[in-house]
Amino acid sequence: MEKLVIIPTYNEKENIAAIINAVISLQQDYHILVIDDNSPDGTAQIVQSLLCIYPGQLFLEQRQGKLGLGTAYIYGFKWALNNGYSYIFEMDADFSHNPKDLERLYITCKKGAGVAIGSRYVKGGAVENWPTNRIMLSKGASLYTRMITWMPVKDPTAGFVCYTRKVLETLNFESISFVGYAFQIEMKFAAWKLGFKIEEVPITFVDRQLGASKMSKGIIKEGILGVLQLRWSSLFKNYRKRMTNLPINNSPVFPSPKILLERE
Ligand SMILES: Nc1nc2c(ncn2[C@@H]2O[C@H](COP(=O)(O)OP(=O)(O)OP(=O)(O)O)[C@@H](O)[C@H]2O)c(=O)[nH]1
Ligand SMILES: [Mg+2]
Repeated sequence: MEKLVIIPTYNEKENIAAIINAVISLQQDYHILVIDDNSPDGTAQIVQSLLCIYPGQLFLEQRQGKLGLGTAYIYGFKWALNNGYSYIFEMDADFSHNPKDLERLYITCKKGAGVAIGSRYVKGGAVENWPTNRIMLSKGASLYTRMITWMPVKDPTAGFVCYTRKVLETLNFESISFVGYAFQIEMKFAAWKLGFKIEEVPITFVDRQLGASKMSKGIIKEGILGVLQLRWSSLFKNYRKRMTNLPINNSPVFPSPKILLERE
């Protein structure tokens, strides 16, 4: 139980079988969990038909309706922890993320990163076939996030990520509040604030060829306001405590005389 790729889906009938086959044909022992939100196009039925071809390697969880990307991943993270996986990946179904890049994310975490991000905006990274307005929106969002949060991540909205088990065990999922791009930012921000090492691996992101985007104005709005909210809540002392399941000792190991005085 080493590596699990979580693929959330909503109306991905054109992509889902191909992406599953692409991951499995890597022959690098990746398990796959598809989380489908009752896609009206029958995505789940396609996955169901593949379950008996890849027993013990492909899994499907179905939810009642479109509950959002963020909650799908949280559901998947809990599933991954319960089933004993050590490296847990986020990947889109639409081939924007190349399954061949999974291994570089894995190796980066193996070498000590808590979080490895498939990044478009580090040296060597690229975006292919995106219209200028999408590139501007994505780059603008990254710049905006970095200016407000000071988080040293060049591609904070990236959705191609490997998390180590330790990071997911430490994070308190109940405190993760966002659903769209803001969810991706919030996860990285919380991991960074909790002191985990985050590394970016250059990838080429390719716009989807098949199926429709689920991007919406609401998701953009959540991103803009969400980043401000993240920064604001992190100013308070209890932020780290809220974001973790583990006890956090905020005081230094040897309290300074000033702190001792304040405690008296
Ligand atoms: N389970 C679930 N999956 C979702 C939901 N919204 C999006 N997805 C999936 O999340 C992944 C990313 O969604 P996309 O529509 O590709 O969003 P995007 O990559 O930001 O937008 P594009 O670049 O336009 O493709 C895809 O695999 C979607 O099918 C949702 O509400 N629930
Ligand atoms: Mg996409």
